[in-house]
Amino acid sequence: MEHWRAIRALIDSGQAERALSAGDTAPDFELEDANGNSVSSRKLVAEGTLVLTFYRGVCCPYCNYDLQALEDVRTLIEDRGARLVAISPQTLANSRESQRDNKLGFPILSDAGAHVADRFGLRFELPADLIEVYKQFGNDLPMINANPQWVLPMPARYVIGANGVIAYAEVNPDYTHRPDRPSCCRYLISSAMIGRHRPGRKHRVLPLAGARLSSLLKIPKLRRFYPMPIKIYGDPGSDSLRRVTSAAAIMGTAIERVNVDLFKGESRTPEFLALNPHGLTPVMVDDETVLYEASAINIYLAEKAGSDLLGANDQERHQVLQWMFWSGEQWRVFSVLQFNERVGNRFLGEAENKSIVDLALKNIRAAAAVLDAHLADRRFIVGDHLTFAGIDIAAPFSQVTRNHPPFAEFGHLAAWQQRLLDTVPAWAATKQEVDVRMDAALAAAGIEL
Ligand SMILES: N[C@@H](CCC(=O)N[C@@H](CS)C(=O)NCC(=O)O)C(=O)O
Repeated sequence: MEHWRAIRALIDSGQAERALSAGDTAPDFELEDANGNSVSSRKLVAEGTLVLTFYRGVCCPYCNYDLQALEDVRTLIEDRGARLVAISPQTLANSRESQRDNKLGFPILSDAGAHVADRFGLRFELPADLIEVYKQFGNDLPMINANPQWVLPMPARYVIGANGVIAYAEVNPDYTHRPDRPSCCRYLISSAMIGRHRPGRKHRVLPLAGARLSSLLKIPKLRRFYPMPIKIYGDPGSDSLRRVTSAAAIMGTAIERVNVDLFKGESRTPEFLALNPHGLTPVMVDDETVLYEASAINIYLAEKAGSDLLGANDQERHQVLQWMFWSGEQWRVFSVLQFNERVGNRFLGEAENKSIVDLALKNIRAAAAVLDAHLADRRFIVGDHLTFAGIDIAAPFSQVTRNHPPFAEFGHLAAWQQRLLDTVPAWAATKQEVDVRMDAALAAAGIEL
């Protein structure tokens, strides 16, 4: 996705680190407020501490959220004799709209061409592919800003002392992440306003600690303009990942896949273990929410999408949950055991343990018999449509060509699985993905099953 690539490029460029920071003298400026009145920074600074926030513009929901967060602390700021002012490259009319829509009691100054932002080291040009994306979404910056240049400031917040020296600076090359309200407020009160900032600290670039944007991003229009990709970590050979990727495809949920090569031990790195201490995939990261366990991820995604994969009504939902839990405890666990013995061990150069395989097969057959009876007169596990009950129960079919479980002994179960492959394209596509990945891994390791 172009805008994520662009954010990455901006972070990697190191521009944020080069922007003006604590200890630097803030440049003077003279800009117009939303009503066309001229505002001079010298005058503002002479009146006391100045809190300056650089703002991308009316079309950026993250920035609007940020402005609202600042509005919440404005009285606190003003009570301490400081002034809060926003600067944006947008036109006066758009600033009036921002002020009205966000109910702001502080001014937005128009910085046409982002020249003041440039003097703070914040201005950057949008890359050509991102411009195309903006155009497709009708986000015409030259029109919004009445300036032919496709330039924006990195969102930034400065606290400038009465001597014109910057006391506090934070620059966010990733515009989708903002400081949360308490930390902003805390700093403004405890450090800058009463002069307890740490002089040795030259510059602050906030780590990617996110603001809570989930409520904002529930607005479909904004999601369309600023989609936040939900990251799903996993290896394409994994049937647990398959449960999530097929569910996401069925629900039409956009996800960003992050490959974790299980054959290279990539789920055991400190970074990955920080996401899931069990070192297992899949893992989902959606803004501040981190989840492991495919079923939990799927429930999260379904609730977000309002999908009936979780059941079309309360009664169905309870049935779906029953079968999901059953699947974890009575069904999949034994297939995993058998797969690990029969296939997983081969990668480790170990032989299968016959008594473990026998135990697994005994339990697989017992559970399969229950399923077979359940499916004798049903097309679906629950209700008259596919649900997570079906997806969870279907997962062990992912490895059948490798671990050869005795599913064919159970006619209704086998027919149900075939129906799923024939009627749910996402299920068929993900089967292919698992097969290609697993067969390639086996071939690369020289394993014949
Ligand atoms: N109960 C977990 C199972 C997760 C799981 O076993 N994942 C496997 C891949 S299918 C894994 O990541 N294995 C890595 C390893 O064992 O190192 C879920 O449903 O998400």
